[in-house]
Amino acid sequence: MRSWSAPEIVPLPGTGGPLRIRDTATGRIRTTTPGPTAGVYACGITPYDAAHLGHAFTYLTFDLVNRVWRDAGHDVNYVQNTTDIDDPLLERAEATGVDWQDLAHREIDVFREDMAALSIIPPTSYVGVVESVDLISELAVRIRETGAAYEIDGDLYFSVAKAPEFGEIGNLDRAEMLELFGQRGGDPRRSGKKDPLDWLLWKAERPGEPAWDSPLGRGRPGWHIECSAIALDRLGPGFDINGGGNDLIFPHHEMGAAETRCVTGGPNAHNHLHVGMVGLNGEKMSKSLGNLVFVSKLRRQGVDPAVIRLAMLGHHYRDAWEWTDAELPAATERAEHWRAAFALGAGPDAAPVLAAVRAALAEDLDSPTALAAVDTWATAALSGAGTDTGAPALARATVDTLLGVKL
Ligand code: 5CA
Ligand code: ZN
Repeated sequence: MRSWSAPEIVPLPGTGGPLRIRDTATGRIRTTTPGPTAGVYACGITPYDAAHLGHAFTYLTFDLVNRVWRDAGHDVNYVQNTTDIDDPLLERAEATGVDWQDLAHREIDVFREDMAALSIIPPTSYVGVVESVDLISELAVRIRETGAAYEIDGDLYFSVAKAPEFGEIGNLDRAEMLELFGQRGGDPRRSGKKDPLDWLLWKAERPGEPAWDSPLGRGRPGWHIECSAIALDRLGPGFDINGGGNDLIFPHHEMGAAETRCVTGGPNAHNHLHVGMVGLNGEKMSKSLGNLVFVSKLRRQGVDPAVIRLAMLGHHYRDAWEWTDAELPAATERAEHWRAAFALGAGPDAAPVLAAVRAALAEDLDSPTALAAVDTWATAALSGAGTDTGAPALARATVDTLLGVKL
């Protein structure tokens, strides 16, 4: 489906170093080793409600990945899905008396506007599940052909017993897996399953629910296989980074990886990146809890999207953090400080700032350290230090291109 408009990227002198990120599976910070084109998949929204700051924080993180790789000279094949058919979407449509497709289209449109306003580089492929039903059912068929799947009343399940590497990403024990599976869309108690952890690949048509024809009969895809099928189709096996928020480590990414391994014999991705949860009032910001700060609402209130972005960049992507009323005033102050420094006729040499921002982002996307480097330069510039007339423009370009903050 249509992506969104791309921010202008200002060229910078030189090139950045290789991106290192913490890989969830190994727990280690590892150097990514993409070829000329780096491949990355980020799990997209389920469009039954507007995007909140937690979603935005996750896509900001993947945007930094994209920018660091580009700065290091790679092209980036960035794939993101949107879960435009799933139980929560159908439930919200039913509860509010709207057509599920209208609801999805409306919220995806708002999401696109939010992402463009936040200067998030659009995915190379932005892919809906509805448009991908054939390729998803094809993957389910391939899994069934390996003998790793079985049927219960027309529903197709993946048999966890056929996945010897299961657990490789989340490294959880069985009790933890069972609990999270039950909490996050799984059906551990469904009778007839060989193992409570077996998961749905294809759901046979239910009365009153949308369904598509497939070699597995009429029905619709399970959740995890939508992402493994779309990623395998657009990125192939063994791409560079797979990820999303850390609420997806288990079961979503564990089960998706098992599906890919079942048909390819190898890992779906070399690295697994997971973003900390943004909270509000002591709880994870979540659509089901309703404790949300919407990006679109802040925009309607006239908040500069560059300030929203700057507020989020003040937090390391792996940390859990709380959105509070102090965030926007602090980010506004920082934006004004930087703007004033960029408007000067001269300042201290900005090449060290470019180097510091590059180094901080390349080392596990350390945006707080990157911001501190710009702060230090701006304070010195505003105190009258430095006579380099090219420095303000270079500092502004650094902030624009690497941090995506347009001031
Ligand atoms: N459609 C699925 C993924 S295939 C889904 O999880 N959709 S979502 O709308 O619930 O979330 C979209 C993305 O935002 C996911 O990567 C999710 O992990 C992330 N996310 C959700 N809530 C938060 C939060 N509070 N903080 C940070 N990231 C979040
Ligand atoms: Zn996903």
